[in-house]
Amino acid sequence: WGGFGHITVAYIASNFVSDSTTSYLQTLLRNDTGDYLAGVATWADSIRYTKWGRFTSGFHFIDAHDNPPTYCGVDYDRDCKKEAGCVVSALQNYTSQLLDTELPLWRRAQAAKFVVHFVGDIHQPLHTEDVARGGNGIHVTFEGKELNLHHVWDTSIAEKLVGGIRRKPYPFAKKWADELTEEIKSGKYAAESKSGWLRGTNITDPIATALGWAVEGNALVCTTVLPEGAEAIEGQELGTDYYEKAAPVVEEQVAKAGFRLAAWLDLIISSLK
Ligand code: DCM
Ligand code: DCM
Ligand code: DCM
Ligand code: ZN
Ligand code: ZN
Repeated sequence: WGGFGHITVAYIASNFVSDSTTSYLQTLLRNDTGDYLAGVATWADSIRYTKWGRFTSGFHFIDAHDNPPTYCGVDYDRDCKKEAGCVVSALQNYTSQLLDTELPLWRRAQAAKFVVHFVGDIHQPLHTEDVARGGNGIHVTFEGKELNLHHVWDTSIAEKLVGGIRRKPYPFAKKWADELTEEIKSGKYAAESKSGWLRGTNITDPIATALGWAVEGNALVCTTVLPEGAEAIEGQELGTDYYEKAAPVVEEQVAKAGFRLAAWLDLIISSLK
């Protein structure tokens, strides 16, 4: 996701974490405001092109070598690069660093920031797809602007949905997060979030947990991102029909990511003592 998506995911998570998780992470991140997660949500993107942060640039996605829209699927052994890693292995690694109380606090703070970011990214469908480098090589127009499909899913759809996010990302993200929090608690996501969103979440198996999230997002590449394949949209305007199917998917993936991030952080922090 772009910054706005990540900040929204973080605000949703802060609405669901337990009080003890909140105070633990506020101390670790040295921020005792309500923005303690939102304020670190985009940090991983800010370091990925720096010299020291280069090794993390492959941690934001997993390039599933499937064949949308004919078949979708993520296979950890096939798709997670052995040297560079992927978002699934990164989530396992930084989860275990956050759990490791022998590590210096600055390392664990850094690990927390990576976890907050990567639980967001793994829910962006094109972050679990190899085709054209996650859609970066698919050229489209959206509201007349020349963009690549990855950017449309990272940023443009949410921006159209919410509006105004460029000027004031934090307050707009907070407002969207609070709306999605209500939908999760008692609105359109109430039933499914309670029955299904945390199925398969297992702190003793971060790879399986993250892979489950990846498989679910990747399936949306076949149904919603590339329902007729890449050739059908290359060079084309993504019109109203496309947007009206995509926007609810973006919204639900952001909501799920925030809800699952809260559960994941609770599992980590509650197992420390
Ligand atoms: N931090 C970090 N790397 C940076 C900047 C900050 O690991 N380049 C950590 C240090 C703190 C937390 O992030 O644990 C917040 O730092 P600050 O408020 O100093 O930015
Ligand atoms: N990306 C991806 N899959 C890839 C390559 C990149 O999901 N195989 C993502 C990472 C960024 C965006 O696409 O969100 C742009 O990446 P870059 O700046 O590395 O081209
Ligand atoms: N590749 C990709 N996206 C990346 C990096 C590489 O699609 N971000 C492609 C280039 C290779 C293939 O994946 O054709 C295998 O890459 P690797 O050798 O890194 O596993
Ligand atoms: Zn992206
Ligand atoms: Zn990212």
